[in-house]
Amino acid sequence: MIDITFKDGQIRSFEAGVTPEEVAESIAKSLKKKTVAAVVDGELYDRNRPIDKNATVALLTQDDTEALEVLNHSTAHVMAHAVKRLYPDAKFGVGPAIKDGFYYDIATDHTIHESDLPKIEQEMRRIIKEQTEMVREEMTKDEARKRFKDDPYKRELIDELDDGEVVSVYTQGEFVDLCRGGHVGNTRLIKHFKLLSVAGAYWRGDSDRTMLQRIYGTSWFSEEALQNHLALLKERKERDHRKLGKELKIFDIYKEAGQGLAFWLPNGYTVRKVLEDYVYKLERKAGYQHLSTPLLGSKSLYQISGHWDHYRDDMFPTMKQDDEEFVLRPMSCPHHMLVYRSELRSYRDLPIRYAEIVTQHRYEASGALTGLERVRAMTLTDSHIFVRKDQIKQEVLAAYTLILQAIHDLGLDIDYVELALRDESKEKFHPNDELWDEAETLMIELLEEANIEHTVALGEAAFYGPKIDIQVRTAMDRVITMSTVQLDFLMPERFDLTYIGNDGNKHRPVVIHRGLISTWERLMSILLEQYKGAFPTWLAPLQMRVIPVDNPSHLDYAHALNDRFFDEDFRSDIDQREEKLGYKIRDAQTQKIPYQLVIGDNEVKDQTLTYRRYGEKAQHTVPVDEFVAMIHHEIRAKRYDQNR
Ligand code: TSB
Ligand code: ZN
Repeated sequence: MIDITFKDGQIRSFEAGVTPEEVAESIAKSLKKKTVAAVVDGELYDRNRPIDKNATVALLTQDDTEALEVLNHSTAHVMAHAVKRLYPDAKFGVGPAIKDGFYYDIATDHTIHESDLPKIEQEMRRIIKEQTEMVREEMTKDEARKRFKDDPYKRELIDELDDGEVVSVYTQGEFVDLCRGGHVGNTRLIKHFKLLSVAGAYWRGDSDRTMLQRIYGTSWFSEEALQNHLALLKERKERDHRKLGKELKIFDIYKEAGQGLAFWLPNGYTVRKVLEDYVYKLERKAGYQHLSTPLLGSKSLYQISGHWDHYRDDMFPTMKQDDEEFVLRPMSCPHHMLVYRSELRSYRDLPIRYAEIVTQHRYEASGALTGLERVRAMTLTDSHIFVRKDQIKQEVLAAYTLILQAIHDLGLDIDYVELALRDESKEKFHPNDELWDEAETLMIELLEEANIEHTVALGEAAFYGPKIDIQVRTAMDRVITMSTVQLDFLMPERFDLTYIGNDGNKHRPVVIHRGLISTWERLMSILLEQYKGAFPTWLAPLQMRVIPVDNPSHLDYAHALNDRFFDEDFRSDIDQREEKLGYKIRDAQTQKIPYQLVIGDNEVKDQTLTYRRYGEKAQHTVPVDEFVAMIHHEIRAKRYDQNR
């Protein structure tokens, strides 16, 4: 007999070898049904794995988040089993549970298409019907090597285990898998699942190694939960900026031009131009001066700044010409340091806030490139603020406040604020401990003093100093950095920057690096997803479209309106195609134009217009001046309607 201690401290005796399933049944039949696995002395146990010693046991039921992982992991095994039956040459890489789902990496000569997924699902259903036990076995590394002699990927994983380690192997019917475990015990417990997509994935994420085929799927405890999740995925797909960006002619990426290099199409360029004007005005008002500096920098400039030592992996290789070597700049800080240094500065001149809309290039890994969200050529709303030490806190906070305002104006929400500090990895960060301590202490203090709630991320600092990163969550449920304020004691040192203090002596300024609303690329990806492509009027590429009911008789008036809008600085056009009215209205809606203006006899006679807002059914007929005033007001207020 063994003693089992429960979460509430109760102890009960069982036969040695009792399983979590049996423990649950001894408490209540209903609990047996709901039990998925158990945590036994801190270790995840399958539903049917015997417990043979005294232990503390917490049953995992369908309500626990860990249970969903177990279910998805087990579903991954069943999928691999089905794939093996359909494509007997298949070899397997890894197949873990992920958030709300699972995947398995597969090597087979058969190219798996999405159209194969129903067939694989069908085979999975067959395996589930067979009610196969998923049985755990433990063995030595040597035994495992033998068992997986024909599976090169599994063998590689086995080879990497510590020598003394016990290897666990799971068998269900004729299918065997190397696996740490945590399973539902029998295939019949898998009921509500769907295979979602196929993608390529390098073995071990290494682009020098074989490309495997990855099938993604999702598995749930009820049909309702599955359907809800599928609806969410559908909604996300519709919001995906890559899809919207193409449909709405915002941007495109062409393989022929190179990976991670985005082209801004006419509509995207217009939005970008509006944003640029907005940032320019916002920054001017906040005391920034604007610069424009070159795309290239000499290698030696980046040696001075420290980028060459600490940031080279993220840079494109150097270009040699005559006696000079250049790099495509990954950042503009060194350029701004030179501008600062070009004049004698006094303590009264500070702070000096240089802002630039900076185009820069970074060598991002090809696997990390995601539409506009992570690119290789990008244009950042950048600034470098030169301050005295006594001005650091107030200027960091002022930069932070300006960021909050911009994020608010754009109708976006912050997910959280993260303070990024350095860690022990030596080559990533400049080595001067004293400067690090001073900068990090200041950042921690000022966040506390200003009561800014934040998380801390060790090892995520810039090479030159700590950062405050402002994180947003995308519609695809990824958290990315939108804005950033960074404290840098290093570059002023390396560029020997000075100012004359009121004591008449030379002093060292400090630099604050600030990214206002990220790069145009990343910002556009976020805006597209946030608004589902239906931009608020102040940002919309086209704000209104004039649609004459009948071409010859209403066209003059349509043109007069369009000209008026042009003079008002609105972005407007006329749809004068020989198409049905209904078709033209639908087309304007597909393009998500905020206002559709229909012009017929009455409007011409009364000198009015009839408008309909995107996403609304109601039509309103108003005098032209009233409409113009309304649009001006809406643009000035940067009004947006989240429900659109
Ligand atoms: C703020 N030198 C500082 C600058 O002065 C700097 O470059 N900081 S950064 O490295 O953190 O980048 C600034 C911002 O650019 C990030 O916060 C992020 O929003 C955006 N960004 C970074 N890499 C990419 C990329 N590959 N694609 C799109 N945007 C990016
Ligand atoms: Zn910088």
